[in-house]
Amino acid sequence: MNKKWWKESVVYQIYPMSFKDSDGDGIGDLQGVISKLDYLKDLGIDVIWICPIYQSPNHDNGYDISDYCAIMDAFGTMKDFDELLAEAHARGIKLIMDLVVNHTSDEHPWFIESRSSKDSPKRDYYVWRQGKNGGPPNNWESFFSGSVWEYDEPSGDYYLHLFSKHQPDLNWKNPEVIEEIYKMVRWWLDKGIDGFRFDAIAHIVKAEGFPDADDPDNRPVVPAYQMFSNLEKVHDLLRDLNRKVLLNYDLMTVGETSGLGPEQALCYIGDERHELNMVFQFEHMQLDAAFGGTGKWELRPWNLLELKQIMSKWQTVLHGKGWNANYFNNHDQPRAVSRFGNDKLYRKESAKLLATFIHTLEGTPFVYQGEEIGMTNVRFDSIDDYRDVEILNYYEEARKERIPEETIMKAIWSKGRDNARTPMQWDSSPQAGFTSGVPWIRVNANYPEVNAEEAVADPDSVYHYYRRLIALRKAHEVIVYGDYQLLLPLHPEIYAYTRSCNESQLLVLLNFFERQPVCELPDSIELEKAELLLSNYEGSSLDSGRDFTMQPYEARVYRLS
Ligand code: TEU
Repeated sequence: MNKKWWKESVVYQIYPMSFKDSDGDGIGDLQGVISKLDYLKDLGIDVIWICPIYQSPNHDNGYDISDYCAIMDAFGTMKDFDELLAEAHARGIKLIMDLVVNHTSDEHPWFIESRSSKDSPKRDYYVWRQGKNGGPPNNWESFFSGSVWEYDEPSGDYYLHLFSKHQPDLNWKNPEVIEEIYKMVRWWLDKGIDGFRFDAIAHIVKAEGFPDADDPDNRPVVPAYQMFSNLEKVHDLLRDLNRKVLLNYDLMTVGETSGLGPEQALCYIGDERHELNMVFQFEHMQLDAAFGGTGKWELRPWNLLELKQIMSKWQTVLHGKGWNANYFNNHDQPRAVSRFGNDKLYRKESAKLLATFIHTLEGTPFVYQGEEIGMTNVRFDSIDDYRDVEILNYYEEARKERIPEETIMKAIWSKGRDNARTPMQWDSSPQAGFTSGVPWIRVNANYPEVNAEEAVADPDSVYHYYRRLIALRKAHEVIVYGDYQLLLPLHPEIYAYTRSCNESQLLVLLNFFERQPVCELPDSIELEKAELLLSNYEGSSLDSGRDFTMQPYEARVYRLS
């Protein structure tokens, strides 16, 4: 058992624009975060991952950086940042930051200079190509709809942007670019931060020669993930970054890598690879997408057997070889309680159920702001209330394709990223206590019932359940390091597994639905001798036989030995 602090930690993700506004401009800020550190300390978390806080024109809420070594004006100053880091450390909380190096903002001085002329010494900092047959260089589709190529009138060339046109991709083939990035990474690490979440790191290398993606239908743009995801050279670059920079520090590193399974993930996180500690995988985030990874907006119902299959595969393939980063929520995903739970009749129960799952798997659990109080999706009637560039681009493209308004809005309500980006609901005062001004995006209308003040005051709340789960992790090593074994693999409603290490064994029983199925445990499990450590229903402890009925969204954690 290879023990590490980052395996034993619970991470809390902050989306600073929506966390807490201290100065009334309607945008969250660093002083706002500082004012809530005690709340986070009480929750019991060990690490904060803060989404980008760098200088940015904010086309993609900070993921378009115009100065890597300055703080976004709306968030505060570098002095505020130093204070945040010191205050977090003083409470024993570590801080990791987003490292966004697949692209910069189109307002970054490097890009301004690169764009200024074909002979600019920084021309090669980005990816410039000539068009083909009067159109862009190839048919690759951007993550945010349309082509990945933007025509630049003055030079007559196109530049590459996998995300929005305001996010030109850096050219990782240029050693000068790499040196600049290393310098910046060292600068932040020397300030004393505790690691990074590597944004879109799977995409920094693109297919040699930028070939068209196969498309029998000859459409102008097609999904082309295989052309710029998880290519072999990414690993060379990460190993080099480790050798020259990261290995000198004691860090938590987690990569954002969509489009891979656990075997391929081991290339990033295998103990002997010296690349990253963990990666965020996306397979379970595609359970409700009709065509898997190639389009999030076409919906389908998810099913539990598939979830079991995916998560069990990640649990077993990585065991002893790598480490999982477990999550259901982040700033790019709809709220899990609305997506995989039931935010109408069983909001609290299902939020607790999902939490039990994420916190009792092998791997480091990630909690996204608001998840700990059971925040839900929103439904704004008008597209004008949405802010996310991905949503707005999708809406525009879909309208052009004459998809009915109703279908588009339904997709946005289910899958849009703004579901996760509405302001944190602190109390029942106007604007949920997030700001004294007008928030940059509307507050979810359910804040009078769903808010942190109410949750902290109610011992039966989702918040207190998270506290208990986090405390349980600290008390039982088996939750961190235990071997995962799936039980009842074909049960369509109950997800059950054990975790074992040394002499200890835990049993986790999760009823993922509203119905009340009978749970029939295998003979090897002796519930009579078991101790119920945690449950989201009172009275669960009364069951002792081999068969019993589970309540809607019931979760139980037992200690078997
Ligand atoms: O997301 C990256 C991202 O969305 C893709 O890498 C992902 O593989 C794909 O969407 C899977 O469906 C990150 C940030 O988390 C996001 O907020 C930013 O908008 C994006 O990068 C650009 O920086």
